[in-house]
Amino acid sequence: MKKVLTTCTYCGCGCNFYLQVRENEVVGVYPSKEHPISQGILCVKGWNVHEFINHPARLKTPLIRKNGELVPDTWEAALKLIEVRLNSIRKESGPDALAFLSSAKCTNEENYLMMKLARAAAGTNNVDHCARLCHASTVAGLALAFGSGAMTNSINEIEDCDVILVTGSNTTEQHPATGNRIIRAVDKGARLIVADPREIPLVKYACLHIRQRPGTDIALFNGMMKVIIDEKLLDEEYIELRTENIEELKKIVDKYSLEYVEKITGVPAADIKKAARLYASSKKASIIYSMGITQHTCGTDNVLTLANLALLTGHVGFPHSGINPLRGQNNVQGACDMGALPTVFSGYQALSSEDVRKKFAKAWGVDKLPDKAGLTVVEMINAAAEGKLKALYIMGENPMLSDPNTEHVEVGLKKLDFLVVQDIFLTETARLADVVLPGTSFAEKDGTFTNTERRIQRVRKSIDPVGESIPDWQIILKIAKLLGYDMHYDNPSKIMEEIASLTPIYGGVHFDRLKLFGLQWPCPNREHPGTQFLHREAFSRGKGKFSPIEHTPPAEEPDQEFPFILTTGRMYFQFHTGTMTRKTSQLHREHPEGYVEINPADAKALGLRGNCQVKVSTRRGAVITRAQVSTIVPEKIVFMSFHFAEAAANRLTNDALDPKSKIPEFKVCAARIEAVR
Ligand SMILES: Nc1nc2c(c(=O)[nH]1)N[C@H]1C(S)=C(S)[C@@H](COP(=O)(O)OP(=O)(O)OC[C@H]3O[C@@H](n4cnc5c(=O)[nH]c(N)nc54)[C@H](O)[C@@H]3O)O[C@H]1N2
Ligand SMILES: Nc1nc2c(c(=O)[nH]1)N[C@H]1C(S)=C(S)[C@@H](COP(=O)(O)OP(=O)(O)OC[C@H]3O[C@@H](n4cnc5c(=O)[nH]c(N)nc54)[C@H](O)[C@@H]3O)O[C@H]1N2
Ligand code: SF4
Ligand SMILES: [Mo]
Repeated sequence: MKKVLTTCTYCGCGCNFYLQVRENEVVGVYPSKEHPISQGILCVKGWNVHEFINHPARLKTPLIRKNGELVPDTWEAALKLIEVRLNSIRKESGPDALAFLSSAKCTNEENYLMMKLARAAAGTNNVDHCARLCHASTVAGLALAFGSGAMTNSINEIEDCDVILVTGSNTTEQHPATGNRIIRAVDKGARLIVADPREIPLVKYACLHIRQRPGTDIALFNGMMKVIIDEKLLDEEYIELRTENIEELKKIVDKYSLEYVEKITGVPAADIKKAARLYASSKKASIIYSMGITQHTCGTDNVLTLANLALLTGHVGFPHSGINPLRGQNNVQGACDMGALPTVFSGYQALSSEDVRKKFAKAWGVDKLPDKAGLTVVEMINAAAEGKLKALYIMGENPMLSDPNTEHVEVGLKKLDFLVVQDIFLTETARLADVVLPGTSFAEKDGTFTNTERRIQRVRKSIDPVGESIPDWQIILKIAKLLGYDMHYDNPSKIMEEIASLTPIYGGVHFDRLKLFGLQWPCPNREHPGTQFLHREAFSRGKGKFSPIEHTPPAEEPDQEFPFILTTGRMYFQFHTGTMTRKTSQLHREHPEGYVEINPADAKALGLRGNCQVKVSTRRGAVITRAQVSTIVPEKIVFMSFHFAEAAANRLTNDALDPKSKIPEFKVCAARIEAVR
């Protein structure tokens, strides 16, 4: 049997494993013992990653819609149709009538080509991807505070922290390899504070569980900062030397007395004090956060508030101390780094800079590049619904299940003149397309993924493409050509050479340097060993900046008609829209259907028994699902995952956006629960 070392396609931890191959079929997997993250361990998704690769439902040929039905056809016919339709729409309505969704499941090289396709070939900045639904607020917030929007430390540093504050991250279920380091740290004596409305598995290891009401994190952390300032636990020397704007922060925070904070958050004053003292008085203190912080209309402000807390106590810029947004998808860090975003090129080089535009235009051999900021994910759907966006090209995303307010998404997608979906399975979104193109899975291509700790790692081809599928990077080259723009690369390493030449933080990244451990950016040149933690002596922007932030309530709050707060997220055994995990028997068996978690007191008041059918409704829609009666959720708060099309949580969610980062409020909306009799 052949074995091929590669990087996991599920979460952002970036474990490495060997795929076992027999006769062009991936039949097994085992972890790499030498790899810094895997260390011989995988989570259940990693151990079962081989099953979907050769699943019979893989897309094996292009599909074209004929008389309302998607039917198999040749690549030639599919590409011809795309050529005619995209060019005529561009001619009639201009380049901004086209938009492109890139993919955090795909490689860096593919994401780079996708943004090049949008900008150089189609002539629009309408390019974005699921980071908009995920850590857009991190990228915006941390760039303002520190100058760089990525995890400041490395996963292995967590193990030697004194104090870890985990908020809005269900780490053991969603980033298992990272959760494992938190547990190891607690075993070694670290104190763990969990601030999460739900009783997540990590709570077992915590010395303190703060259960704030969803959407009240700013008040909570401002309250902690007030204790720190009042009790003089702040790091005066660090503040003086490395930060600016402290006075502005102090003015705002002063208002957040513990009584006031308790009223907003529901958290007892004593707990806030305890958390503040623990966090401020330890030397090696790390904040770990994820979607519970980012997916709010105040998402960027939440991130800025955490940055304030870390700056106030001098807890950034050292090993083990920092702010660590856990990036979700296997390559969402990379898709952002590659500039698959509507306002930046690769390496976060701003579109608004004429010098940057000229640099890319010259390298790409075009006269000029569009300078108008493009549309974000939800804005694309809105523009489609308004008839302004005519064509959408989606690679490796499933917005029919993953975007907020599904009914509206469906209206938008159906209104488009032309929809192309490039995926490995026939998803709910692909079913609406005019043309479906079969890409290949991570097992059938070469390239790189960048994990959550900025580690650029190799993805290696282990089998030939399934059926007539083609690696996504090669498909993009074909699409560029039919839009009249030629790109030539023999293989993905050549694409990385171009990325390195145009992207300072990836300047020293070359395939021949990415052996067992990869390289962590910034890595500016060939001799540079990569960077374990950020902001060592100075912040990327110079000084760390405090921002005065006020609590703002969520866009929708419970009332008489919709008395519950609905918050949504994930489960250990399933991944996102289930395209891969629901085709993996070991995973699906463990968690075959969705449910709504509801507190026993609420269940009793509504006359619900465990496992009974309930209707969950919001102002956007309703779904029928099963009640999981559990103290994991507090009273008046219910939780659903968005993995299941049959009870799709996003039929319910609110598409209200954070004005600063355009991330939707997946974590709070008002809902009603009724028994189905
Ligand atoms: N098994 C599995 N793993 C995954 C994924 C998957 O689908 N399945 N997806 C990957 C991706 S792309 C991502 S982004 C990550 C996401 O990883 P996480 O962010 O860890 O996952 P979520 O379940 O979305 O939400 C995390 C927590 O936020 C809490 N929360 C809800 N509201 C609030 C609030 O107002 N404030 C605070 N502080 N917390 C709140 C929830 O109770 C939940 O425990 O997971 C990645 N890993
Ligand atoms: N209610 C609610 N909704 C949410 C969230 C939430 O917490 N609550 N979280 C949001 C977050 S954080 C995220 S990241 C998004 C995720 O949203 P999406 O990215 O839309 O979800 P996925 O199911 O991961 O979609 C990835 C698609 O890529 C395909 N694919 C896999 N590998 C390849 C490949 O190599 N090539 C190609 N071409 N396709 C491939 C898969 O089959 C799948 O259809 O969901 C968001 N939606
Ligand atoms: S922890 Fe994440 S990267 Fe590691 S095996 Fe599990 S899903 Fe894959
Ligand atoms: Mo995500």
